[in-house]
Amino acid sequence: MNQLIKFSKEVQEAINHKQPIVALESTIISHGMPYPQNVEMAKQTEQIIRDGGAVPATIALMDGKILVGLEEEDLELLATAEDVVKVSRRDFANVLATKKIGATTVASTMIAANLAGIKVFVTGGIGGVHRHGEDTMDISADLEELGQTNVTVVCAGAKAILDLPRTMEYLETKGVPVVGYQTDYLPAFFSRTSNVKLNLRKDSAEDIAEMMKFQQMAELKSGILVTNPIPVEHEIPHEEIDGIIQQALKEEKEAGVSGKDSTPFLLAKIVELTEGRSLATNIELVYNNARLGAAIAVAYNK
Ligand code: PSU
Ligand code: MN
Repeated sequence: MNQLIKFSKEVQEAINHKQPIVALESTIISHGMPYPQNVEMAKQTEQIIRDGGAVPATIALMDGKILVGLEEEDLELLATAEDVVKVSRRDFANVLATKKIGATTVASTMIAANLAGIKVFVTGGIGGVHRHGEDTMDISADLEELGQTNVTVVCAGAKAILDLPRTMEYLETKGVPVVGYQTDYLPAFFSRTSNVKLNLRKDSAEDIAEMMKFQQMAELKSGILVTNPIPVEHEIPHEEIDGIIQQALKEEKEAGVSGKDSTPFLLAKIVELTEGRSLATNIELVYNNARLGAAIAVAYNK
């Protein structure tokens, strides 16, 4: 196994016993949610994966190593430390070399999961083509990674802070299958649906696992994106959230925020503008994705 990787005891046991494993990212903990809700969310997500018959492997960079599976104190540090670096592909080697604490995005969690041999990864939402991306060229490295790393990523679609049609075009160009789980339309994170029609729908975890096997056998290299709508009782309808997103985008522009700070700024602003309601929704959709991710990992392992 790669000498850069440090497995937690639980994950090492799972590898030894050939149990299904589900990777989890850590930017959502360090830069996506406030403390202490971030720690609670991370712990509860791990527990949901265990209850679903798989083993959770939250990923982060520390002391020049890729941690695959976090001990309690690692998690607390990631959730509270001021100097945690948001690590995408670009930042990966430098954060290891300088032994900084790094929280992994979708892109870098995919890189780590792939190195560790983990096939399924659960997150909240992916990065994408930002609105006005045709001018700013702000396109998340998550999309490139999906195009070149064969890990199945379970998410609730993408936030409407992004340009969803352009995000889908980009994924199509990169050859990434986007699966609607029990839906024909791309979920829009807080809302169950957008008006973007998908061309691929799967209604069971087994059917997704079956497709993963062929993605592997055909050596397609690219990932699979599974999009899972938030349960109806937790959704914020888009009529309600759209105005708030507009406001957040306006404030971002006024504050002159760009680059890697853009997504965390917008997430925090939306939490503020919804007085915490978006945070509760965000947490629920991660739990929902954890349930599906565990089921896919169990089915794939059979
Ligand atoms: N979208 C969310 N919540 C998040 C993120 C995106 O709704 O926490 C995080 C993920 O870690 C994702 C990253 O990989 O932001 C994308 O950042 P960027 O757009 O800078 O690539
Ligand atoms: Mn960006």
